[in-house]
Amino acid sequence: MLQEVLSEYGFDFKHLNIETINNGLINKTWLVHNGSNSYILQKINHHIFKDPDAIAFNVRKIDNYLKQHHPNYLFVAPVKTLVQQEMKYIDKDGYYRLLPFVHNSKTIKTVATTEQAYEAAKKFGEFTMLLSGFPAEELKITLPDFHNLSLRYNQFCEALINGNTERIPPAEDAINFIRQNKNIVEEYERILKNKSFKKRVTHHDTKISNVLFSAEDKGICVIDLDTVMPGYFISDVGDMFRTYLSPASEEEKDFSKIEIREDYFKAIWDGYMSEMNGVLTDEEKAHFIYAGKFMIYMQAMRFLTDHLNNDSYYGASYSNHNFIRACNQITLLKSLMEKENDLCKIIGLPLL
Ligand code: GN1
Ligand code: MG
Repeated sequence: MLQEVLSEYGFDFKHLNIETINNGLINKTWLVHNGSNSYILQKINHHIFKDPDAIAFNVRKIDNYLKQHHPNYLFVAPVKTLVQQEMKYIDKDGYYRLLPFVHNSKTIKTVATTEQAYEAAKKFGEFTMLLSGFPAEELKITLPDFHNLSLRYNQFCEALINGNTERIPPAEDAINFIRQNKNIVEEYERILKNKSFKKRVTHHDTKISNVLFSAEDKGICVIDLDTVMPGYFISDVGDMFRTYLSPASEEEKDFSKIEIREDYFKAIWDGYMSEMNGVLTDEEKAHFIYAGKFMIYMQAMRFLTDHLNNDSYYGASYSNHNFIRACNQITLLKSLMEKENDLCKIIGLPLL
């Protein structure tokens, strides 16, 4: 299959060196070396991204805008096929796209220093800031209701009724925790009605491996633009909290390793605000810490829902995998809530 795809770009398969990269739960990725040039090949999971053309449309629009308004910004647009297509569709298989590999760049799997957290937050902030003059509503919705917390809550309630009922009793504590913290959904519903919250060009997947770094750990640019859509800043800041604050990832089974590192929190604030301070409204800024609660709660709920639905979305590589992931995220959320007061003081915000 890869041979068929890569021939569309005029590559001679015999001369290619292909490595598989595993960096996400949804799409498949390869690193392709063709002599001195390297590329990233991605297969879009079209069961989830049902309209891959919407992704290509958004990337093209943003690319054009940035070329015109911020020509020095490094934006990684896809390489076109020999017949000038941005993606290659292989019948009964799916959509592939090829991106140039940015020279002298590296990706990081887990945040190891506060500088890395600062740089990543700055890069995601810069992306939204540079596009603050771009009409976000012109972008297509590549994943409908992706961060719609009310809908995620309803899906959770539905899984309790129509899911695997045998999985409910052992998950009772987690289920109760989600129910007891429904105020996080209610706050989200207030945000929807709040005119001070702006729909901005939002990345929606701000994990550290979506930033390219230089050898000196300076942020170069953001990548993986499938979920770039109009959204609220809490999605981007919240997912940084979720994935940078704890030294242990969502896959960690030993929950004693989960903690909220205050210096990393400060680094996210400093990095993001170095770009977004003049863009965000006061009301948005006041929700900075809420962003973390919003995203961690949503992810805990999505993993738990998937567990109740027999792992149909995320899959599972061991028994109870999504249940463990959900409990991991609940532990993280509890630690964040315990520290909320201290975190407010660090950035000089009143408790919401
Ligand atoms: C999925 O595939 P990946 O890892 O980039 C998911 C995110 C979750 C993440 C949790 C389209 O992202 O929302 O936060 O897993 N993306 C989609 O690891 O569902
Ligand atoms: Mg992604």
